[in-house]
Amino acid sequence: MLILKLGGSVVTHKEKPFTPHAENITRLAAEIAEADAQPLVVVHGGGSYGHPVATEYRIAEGYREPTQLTGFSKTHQAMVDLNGIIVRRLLDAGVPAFAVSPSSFIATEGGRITGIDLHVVERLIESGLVPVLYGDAVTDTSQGFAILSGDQLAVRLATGLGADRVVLGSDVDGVYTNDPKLDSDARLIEELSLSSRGGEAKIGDALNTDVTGGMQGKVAEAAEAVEAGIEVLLVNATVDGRVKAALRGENVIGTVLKR
Ligand code: IP8
Repeated sequence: MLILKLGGSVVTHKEKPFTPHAENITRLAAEIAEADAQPLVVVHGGGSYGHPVATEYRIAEGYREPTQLTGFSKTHQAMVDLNGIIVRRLLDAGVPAFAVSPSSFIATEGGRITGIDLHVVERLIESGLVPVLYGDAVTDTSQGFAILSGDQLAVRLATGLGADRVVLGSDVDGVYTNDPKLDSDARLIEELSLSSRGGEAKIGDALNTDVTGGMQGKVAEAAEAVEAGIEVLLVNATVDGRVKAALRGENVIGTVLKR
């Protein structure tokens, strides 16, 4: 079983609020169809849909005042809208995609998923469908509500469903020796041992308004899956063919995370 996370910087134009990256979404839908890797679960990030709204209403900080309630709903609704676009493109490409709303069955405690009942997701997978979930605004037992990142969700789905591999697609090739957006001499690390993290790798924060943590957060989240023996591969999903190759288990430019 494979879990594919498509970052918000891949599926949206991050600098333009509420703008899907139609070209990337269409291409990736075709790559997913051509890879024909089943069972598969797709998770996508928020990009210029979820994040600007979550930031405006300070949703990640939890409930503070009543005006945040509409913001909580608007954040979720923005993600529903983006999910609708992605699911429709997948269906157009012939992938039996099925939208699953994380906030309707997942709550967090202090921003972390505690219990999660994957029964329905498992049933969908067994039926041959490709569940498509997303980072979402969720209820939280200690702070009222929280933002659940697509990365945390993808990793939790991987451990809970017993996945073989997680492919995390972003707009960079993988983990670099320095932030490639700031340093043109930065070198890609093809294999990153999590135990030596902080040594060679200086993982830059993503240069954007994400409320959930950029590349640093991605690697930290992935550690749970790596510890569970699941292969985690970071690839650049904005480059033609990389996601398809990663889904097929072929050699591809990227970073493999190791224990
Ligand atoms: O973009 C968070 O998911 P991410 C989505 O994967 C929202 O961090 C609702 C901001």
